[in-house]
Amino acid sequence: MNAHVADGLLRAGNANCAGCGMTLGLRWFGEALAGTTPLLAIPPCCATVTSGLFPTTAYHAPGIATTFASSAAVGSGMSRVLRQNNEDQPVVCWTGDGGTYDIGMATLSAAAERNEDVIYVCYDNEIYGNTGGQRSSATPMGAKTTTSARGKVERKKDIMAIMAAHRVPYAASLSLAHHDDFVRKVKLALGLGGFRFLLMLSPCPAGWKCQPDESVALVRMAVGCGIYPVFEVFDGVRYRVNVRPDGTPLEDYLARQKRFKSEGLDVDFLQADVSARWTQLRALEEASPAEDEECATLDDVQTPAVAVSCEVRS
Ligand SMILES: Cc1ncc(C[n+]2csc(CCOP(=O)(O)OP(=O)(O)O)c2C)c(N)n1
Ligand code: SF4
Ligand SMILES: [Mg+2]
Repeated sequence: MNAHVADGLLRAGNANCAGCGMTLGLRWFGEALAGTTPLLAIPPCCATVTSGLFPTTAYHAPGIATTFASSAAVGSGMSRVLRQNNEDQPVVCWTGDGGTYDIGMATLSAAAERNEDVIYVCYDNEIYGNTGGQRSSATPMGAKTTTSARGKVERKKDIMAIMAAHRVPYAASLSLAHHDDFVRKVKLALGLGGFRFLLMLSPCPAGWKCQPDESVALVRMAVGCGIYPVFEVFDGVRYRVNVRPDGTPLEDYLARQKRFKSEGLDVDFLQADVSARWTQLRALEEASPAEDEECATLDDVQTPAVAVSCEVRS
């Protein structure tokens, strides 16, 4: 198959649940990539199931189904072969949080460190959705999953900080409630070389126990209350916040999802964590070099002094 994705990266007839954030994400992603012929590397996750049964596929682009841990390594190989043949087709790793935060972390880190010419997208539904909704290290504290029946005890891993620490050319979080910002960032990533990391909070009605028609509203609330910061990081040092919290109460976001009706939910603790993250983000943004300034080394940027709560839950 060698079709452009002008008609969308994802075609009708896919196997996603109603209201799946990934469906909308693939549509917007395809919109931003229109005119290109991307090659996909997809590990085991809902996005593999999406394609349907061989020999048919719902993707309007060719791709490789990789093993769980290896999508970034496979994407690296695809990209290197293409570049050796002077082909500039974008290579896109389209992965879940399990394949990113957890099981794919080693190959992700290695590909980022080598600055492979790959666009890596993590659609983060905050669980292992495809296998029944187990907790991942992306699951927020307090959320019930099939393996954290009383609510997850640990904090969500900060993947954006991890990717920024790799000093990749571009890392950004995408919001399914902010179309223009989403498309702008994907286009920007497309125009850059090297390793580009995109994170997308992806509502999963099946696992979040929410209504399928509330997915976009939930992302808007997640952005509004600050639990999902929408920002971009250039070269690991220049931070730019794209959408600021609008005062939406965190409780309102949590109340719309039955996964947060748990004994383990401590809203005050969660709120403190969200506030601390924002203090840190604002400081990083303030300490960022100006746009026209070279950001050569991390040492050039003073680590901001930030008062962050380090409370440990027993
Ligand atoms: C090494 C390995 N361990 C476990 C599995 C089983 N498995 C397939 S998909 C999946 C969950 C994927 O979760 P995530 O990456 O978050 O994607 P989602 O299903 O949520 O879309 C698991 C555990 C596997 N295929 N390979
Ligand atoms: S289980 Fe969740 S992530 Fe998977 S297709 Fe359904 S809604 Fe989407
Ligand atoms: Mg997942």
